[in-house]
Amino acid sequence: ARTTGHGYEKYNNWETIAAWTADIAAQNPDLVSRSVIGKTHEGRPMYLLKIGKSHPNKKAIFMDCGFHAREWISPAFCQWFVKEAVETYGKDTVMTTLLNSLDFYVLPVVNIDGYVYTWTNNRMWRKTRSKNAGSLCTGTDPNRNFNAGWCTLGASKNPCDATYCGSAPESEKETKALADFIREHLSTIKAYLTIHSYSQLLLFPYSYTYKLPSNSEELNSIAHAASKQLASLYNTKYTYGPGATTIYPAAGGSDDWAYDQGIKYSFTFELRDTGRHGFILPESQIKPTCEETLLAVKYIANYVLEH
Ligand code: ING
Ligand code: ZN
Repeated sequence: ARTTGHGYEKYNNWETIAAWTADIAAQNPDLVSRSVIGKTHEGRPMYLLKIGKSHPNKKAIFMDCGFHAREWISPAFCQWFVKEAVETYGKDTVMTTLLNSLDFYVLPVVNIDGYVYTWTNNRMWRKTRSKNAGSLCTGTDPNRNFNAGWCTLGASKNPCDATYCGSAPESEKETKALADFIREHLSTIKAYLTIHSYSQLLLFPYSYTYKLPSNSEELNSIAHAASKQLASLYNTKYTYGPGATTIYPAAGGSDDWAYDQGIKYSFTFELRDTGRHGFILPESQIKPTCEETLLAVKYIANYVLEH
């Protein structure tokens, strides 16, 4: 049973987030619907929220949170985004236009088993919670598990490492479910956004190679403008650029995979902070972090809508 209620300015446990997905959909039936895209290794349903006014032939934006278990600000942002969407539709002109013309698919927690583990056993856990054959170590890094230069660079073949790439691309039930959903909706999904923490970065492909994507100049100008929007609220400084040179080379990431599937607007956010609190970002920073990030996400969504 839930012992504490849901809140947007606190970190919610999985049970509370799961109940919230049902509530927000039930309370906003004309704007929000919930589906299940798969089950995690430990059997938890992966809830996906679709937000938007129903119209035929809409473009869509896919956004996920909670790839890495310990990055708690990330699921908090997905929840905040959905709240803002339902609360400001019909009031904020930009949000109204976005939801009339686009659908947002929001996956509030990708790595649910890992997230639960950070609440119950180890706050600094990163990976999934799947078993590795022939090893006593648990879990795969979901952001090294996609079929984009898989396990060639910045990833480990050792199941005991934090960046273990898994036994094969999409070996994890969670990454397979996400990839299957995107493949099934490729004709509508025009942008892919994945929310991590921390470092205050806005990254675009590639991370698995030093090559630049064909539209890298466009991605760079979008990232520049989105970072400027983000900074306009609290002066939070973001660095932006291709993953390989801006953070580190790393193969198997979801943004590179989505890009190579043909989703030409693909970004990884690394939210606050730059290391003072790191993954343990205080709850007092949830609201400002989410407010500023929302400005960047709205900028990107509006750009995608107009292009
Ligand atoms: N950072 C990302 C990671 O998975 C990243 C950086 C982005 C790598 C895109 C590959 C592709 O390591 C965090 N904080 O998880
Ligand atoms: Zn991460």
